[in-house]
Amino acid sequence: MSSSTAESTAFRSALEVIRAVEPRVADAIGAELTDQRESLKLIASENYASPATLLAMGNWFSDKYAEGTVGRRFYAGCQNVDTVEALAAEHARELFGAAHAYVQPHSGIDANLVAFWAVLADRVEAPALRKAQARHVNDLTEQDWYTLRRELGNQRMLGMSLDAGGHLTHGFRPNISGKMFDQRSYGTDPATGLIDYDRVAEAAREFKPLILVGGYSAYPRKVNFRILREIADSVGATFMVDMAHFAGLVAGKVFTGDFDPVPHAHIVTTTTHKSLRGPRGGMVLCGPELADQVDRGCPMVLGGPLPHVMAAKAVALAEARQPAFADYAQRIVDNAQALADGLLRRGAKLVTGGTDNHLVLIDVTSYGLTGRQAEQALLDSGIVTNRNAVPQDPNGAWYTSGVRIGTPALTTRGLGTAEMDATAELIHTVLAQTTPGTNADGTGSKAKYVLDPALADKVSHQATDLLAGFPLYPTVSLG
Ligand code: DSN
Repeated sequence: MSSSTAESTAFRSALEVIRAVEPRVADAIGAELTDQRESLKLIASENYASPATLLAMGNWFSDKYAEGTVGRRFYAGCQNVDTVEALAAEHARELFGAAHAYVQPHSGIDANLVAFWAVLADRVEAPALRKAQARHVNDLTEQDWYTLRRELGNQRMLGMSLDAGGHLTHGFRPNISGKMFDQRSYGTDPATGLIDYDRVAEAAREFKPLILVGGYSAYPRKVNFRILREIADSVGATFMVDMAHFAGLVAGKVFTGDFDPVPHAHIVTTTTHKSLRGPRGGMVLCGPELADQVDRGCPMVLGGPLPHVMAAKAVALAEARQPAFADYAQRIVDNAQALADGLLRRGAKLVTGGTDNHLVLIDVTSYGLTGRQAEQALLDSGIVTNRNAVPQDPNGAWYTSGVRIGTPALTTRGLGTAEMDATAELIHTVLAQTTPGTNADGTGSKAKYVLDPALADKVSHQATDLLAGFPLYPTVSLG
């Protein structure tokens, strides 16, 4: 059976089995494929995992409890889980050149929590923390938590500010990291939008953080991790990098030397589903000195590992070790730069004036719009993006002034630089033709907008036409 026939058969059979129990779920799964096939997906943090990766998740590994680590489990019968967890960790170590890989985190937030607790346990002398590690986290009393917080001593974290492109989990209030740590941020230079390493060094000298965090979810440039490590060392901080967004560019050796975080950071976290193109999940990489603490992630902050997802991580990481992945990673960046150039040529304003990674941040105030208005107008036109704050954002984190777009997904689909220019034309057309709406009382709205539905429909069709030459999952036909 050819691979394409095998893939179609596998997904069709799976849907048939599901349909026999709950047809609405089978229908929704089929509809999701149709929707993904028809939309111009520019969400910088999304991708399309391979059929092998997707199929590795749909099986009886899902039924297994496997708390503990390879060869040292709290449940019997984990020999096959051991096989896939060890394989995923081995591929991760080889791919990224890391001494240790912990592949159990269920998400990026989980991976960061594992890393934070590992650093706290490694760096802070706290008997209550030892007690917490010896027991299940749910067994801790209020008094235990109080003692723990007091002993941990309001440890400090310095990370990139949210409006400059940092992530919620880098010490911001809506996330537990903002409650665990006394956090301060470094921003970007208001004139260039770039990280000013002298200012980061100054902030580190003043604040003396326990952890300096590098990494971002909306910064369109390379980060010099060698310099950040030097800053961390100068104040005795542990240097942690969250490479969730650009792990695929590290894996594909587009980011090397000073721009590869792995040789420079004490600990690196990532998701596996963004530019790395694996299943939804997280991962932690570190040297031997933090490995024992990292491996305590479950049960310290994680529920039991998801063996079916670890199996899929092993498959996706094996794919990322193939030479074709390096080519893919380079094309992600080529496409992002073509998209940025296309937008700039048409008069759009971009944060930092361009990109050297997988994402582009459009400052939509130059179109007279908020991020929310722009995001919705683009969605009406078949272009899926997400609104995002820009540095010193006048519209705050809800309405925002930016739209973040990224190329990992469309690059997987096979679109190239010519199609990126066509995409830039569609985005510019929609944004240039959208105007802010008004509230019922006549005041200006940050959410409402006016866009001729005929234009939205026309752009939507143009987007579908653009995608027609690049079928998504071409080996999969649901019949
Ligand atoms: N939600 C991811 C993103 O879109 O960047 C990060 O958590």
